[in-house]
Amino acid sequence: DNTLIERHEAAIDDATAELTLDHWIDGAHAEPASGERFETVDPAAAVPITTVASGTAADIDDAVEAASAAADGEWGDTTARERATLISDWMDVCREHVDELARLESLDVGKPLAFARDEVEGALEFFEYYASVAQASHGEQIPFGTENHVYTREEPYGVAGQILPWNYPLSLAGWKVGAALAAGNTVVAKPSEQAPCTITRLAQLSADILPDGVFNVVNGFGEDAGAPLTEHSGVDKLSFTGSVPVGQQVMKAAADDVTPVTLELGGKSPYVVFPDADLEAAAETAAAGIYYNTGQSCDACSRILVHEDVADEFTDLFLDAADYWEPGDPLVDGTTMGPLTFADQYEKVDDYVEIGQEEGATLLAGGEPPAAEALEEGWFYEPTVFGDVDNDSRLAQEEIFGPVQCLITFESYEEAIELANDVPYGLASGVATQDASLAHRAAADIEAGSVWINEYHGGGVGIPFGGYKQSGIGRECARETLGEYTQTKAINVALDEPEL
Ligand code: TXE
Repeated sequence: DNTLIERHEAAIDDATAELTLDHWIDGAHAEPASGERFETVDPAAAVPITTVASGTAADIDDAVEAASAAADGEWGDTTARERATLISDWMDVCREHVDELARLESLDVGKPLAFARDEVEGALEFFEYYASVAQASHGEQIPFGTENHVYTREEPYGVAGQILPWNYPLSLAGWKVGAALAAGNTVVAKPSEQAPCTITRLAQLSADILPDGVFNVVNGFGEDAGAPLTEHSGVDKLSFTGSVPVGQQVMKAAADDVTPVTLELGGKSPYVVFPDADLEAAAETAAAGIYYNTGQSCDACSRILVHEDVADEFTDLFLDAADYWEPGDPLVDGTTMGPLTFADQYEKVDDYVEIGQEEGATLLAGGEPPAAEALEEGWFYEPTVFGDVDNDSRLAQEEIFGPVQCLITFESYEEAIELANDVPYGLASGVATQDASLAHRAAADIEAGSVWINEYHGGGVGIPFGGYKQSGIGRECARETLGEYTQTKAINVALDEPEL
């Protein structure tokens, strides 16, 4: 049965008929200096989509030069109002391309088309959000006696270098590029080599709207294109979302010029189910919390901590809820779970399933690719559930980034909090209870940047998002994010005695 392959090949032909994935530098297509290109692959069908410019330090130099010139030029003198008008015009154009962007995102990373569409629309909302909030963001006047006039200016850094991952490509462009531009910076973005399509298109759609050099995209691999961006002395601010080891390298490279960094580095987020919770609702919420995007979410709830009195009942309900998340063709309506985004991710997930079994956890569901013949070419994986997981095991401590849930039991409130916090990460968390007091107490005690009560994936426009501990530095998605892209200058004017 090769219907899926045929469907995807037809969709790829259609989507790539007029698609050229070069770099986008100084308001124009730019060929890679190396002349090299790489293939981006559709993970559902395991067929190439198209070739992409493979960037190196020479391309990064060109892009940073263009971005610096734009920051020093008219863009540097724009008001937040003027930038908001340009961003809004750009988003109007993008809105005419939502179908195209959603389809490209789905083909490139394997998201079910309907989810890809929601995410594309969400990304555009982030641009508009930052553009509007930036208009209400400014310095302040500080009362400092009658002899001085003291005020602050919030000034953009200049050139922001942004390295993006592949799990939410366009969404994260909304979070990062939107904030940097609205605050008055120019941007050089390096998309993931696994997800170049939509961000490059986003840049192409800015042609004739944004001044040249304001938003640049250099495609390519981490070592070849990402590292030179982090090391470039012309970059004034860095932002990265990805793995902890690469985040650490980004931070080290940034240290050379003392460049400020925003880092978002994933997690091992707990979902704490107290015995009084609405267990059915909690099971559905926790299933969506891990299986949405095939578990490839930095804030996925990948550890369920459930009170021992309700553990059996909850486990049954969770296994039922997991059934809703069924691997299928992302291009077919109603599909809830696409493939993993690339072969290494598939191998990583499959390895952890083996590790979990070796460690003595009980495999309750999944643990293998789906049987359906139509799915055999792609990197699909069944929603997987492990019971009897020890919080000290690798299964519970390490980010798997796939559709693998761990069930861990606790006996007391204190133990629940201790387990919740006993990981190196601290990005997100969930709490299921009907007891408001307990919920707020847990919200205070859990070490994580987000606590979602009786829901999961509770982020959105205006809600700060970011990590405690090794999950990162800085907050995205909110008003304060603009502060990550500006620096404060304090001005103190000595007032003369009037001579009149
Ligand atoms: O990440 P990388 P990968 C986690 C997740 C996943 C694992 C590996 O657990 O399984 O990381 O994924 C660029 N200098 N997350 O290999 O390598 C790279 O090109 C500069 C969590 O994709 O960190 C890409 O653009 N840049 C996560 C970006 O970094 C470099 C999202 C991320 O890739 C570089 C993604 C270098 N030396 C993965 N090396 C989250 N927080 O949501 C690579 N890159």
